[in-house]
Amino acid sequence: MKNSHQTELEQFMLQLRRQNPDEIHFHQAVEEVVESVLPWYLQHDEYRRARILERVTEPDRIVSFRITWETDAREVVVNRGWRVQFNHTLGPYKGGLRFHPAVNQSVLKFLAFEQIFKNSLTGLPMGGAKGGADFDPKGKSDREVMRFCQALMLELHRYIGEDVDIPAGDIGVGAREISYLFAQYMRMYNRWAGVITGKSLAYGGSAVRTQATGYGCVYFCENMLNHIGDSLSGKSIAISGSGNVAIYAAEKALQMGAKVITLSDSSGFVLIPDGLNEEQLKYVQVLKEERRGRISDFANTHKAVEFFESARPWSVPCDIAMPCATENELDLNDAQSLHKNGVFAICEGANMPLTADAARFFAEKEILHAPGKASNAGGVAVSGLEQSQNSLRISWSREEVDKRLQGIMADIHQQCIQYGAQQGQVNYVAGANIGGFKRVADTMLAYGIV
Ligand code: NDP
Ligand code: 2IT
Repeated sequence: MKNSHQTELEQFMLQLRRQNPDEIHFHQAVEEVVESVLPWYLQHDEYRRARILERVTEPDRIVSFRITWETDAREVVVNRGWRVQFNHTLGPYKGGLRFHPAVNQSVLKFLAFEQIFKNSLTGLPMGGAKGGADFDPKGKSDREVMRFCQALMLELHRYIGEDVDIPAGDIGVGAREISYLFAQYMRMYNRWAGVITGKSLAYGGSAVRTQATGYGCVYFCENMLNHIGDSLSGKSIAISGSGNVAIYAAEKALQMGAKVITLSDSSGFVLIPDGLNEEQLKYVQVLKEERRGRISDFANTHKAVEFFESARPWSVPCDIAMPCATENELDLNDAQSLHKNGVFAICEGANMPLTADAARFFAEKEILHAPGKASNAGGVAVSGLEQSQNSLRISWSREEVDKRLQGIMADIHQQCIQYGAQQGQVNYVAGANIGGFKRVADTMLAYGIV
């Protein structure tokens, strides 16, 4: 027989699916949060009477706009851009911009929804938002990317501001794109404003922002292992992706004495049986960040590295899996294979990289599982610190920012323990969801009916 929580969850999800048809990513993200918070939510009638769950799952607003730009060959191209301003209870809207052909409203709604609770966990004053466009930067020249970013900002500028909504990077949006976007905003307003984070150090960026998501993920993982009397030293880690998050997760993992045995991109993965070394990491960094090349090139140029086309790294035996590429990149088959091969911890660098059944499988097997909204919060946390530095017109040293990042990750870990401790174990998914949700819900109650 179903218990009352399951019935409530099913009824809530039925209504949400009806109101948001076809938005499968959004459904998945909401279901995970609601499943975690319901037992606690139902004990607090004041939340239910204020319809907190109904309110927090409905975005404040979504804007979508046309972006028209010209290729180097003078062809006219039309893309679609969005900004989902989901919830600004805790502070100005904050969240990245993603450029990828698979971007659509469902993807951006799931990302903006997750961002509300992630930002809450950091303890900094930031609401949740996300945006982007169905633009594919692959194969585009710098000038094409520049014209696209300028055209996008011609629309986006109406909705952002340093005390309103502060975008940053995500998939396909790195230092190059942030510079083009920022310069266009400055040109339009004739004033410098900390309206975007992830800026370069030369014009108001923060030390460690580039590294923050990857470093933060590894710091979180170390906290999780320390809590069971273990550490990262000597552990083998399978990392997916080879973008911003993956590269700096790999760098920090190496520094902490772990062995990174895989990296990947959308065309396949590389196996490094002896573990990535510093020289190889530098090669991959230049390959991906400067040459914008493919991960297969790393195997082609290094004898000890093997490339597996169109495959994901989850069949490789490892102690820890760190998915750092994209959503739903690790499914039930992958989870079973990781389990069979002895994995004991999953630490998410990406947002929602596990399918719902993979996450459920790990929970049943009591495998440590840090959800992205906790373990990848280091990026947005340092974005928050970038905003503080911009407001104060000062720059903190690398050491200062790194120390604050470590402190924030340790604090998020503590919140997961506080809200996720269950029969001697820590359910990090439940802990992160309840901890992140509570601060938002309590503040919404304090605000009254808005
Ligand atoms: P990048 O664009 O720097 O790198 C993305 C990496 O993931 C690339 O290796 C890319 O391969 C791979 N990838 C992207 N889409 C797919 C796909 N559909 N299938 C397989 N591989 C794919 O992005 P980031 O490193 O910044 O972001 C990675 C993840 O981390 C995302 O989930 C993002 O939302 C999340 N995140 C990012 C933060 C940040 O500060 N940047 C903060 C918190 C979370 P290819 O080059 O072949 O496309
Ligand atoms: O998913 C994320 O947390 C990000 N892409 C970073 C957002 C930010 O505002 O730094």
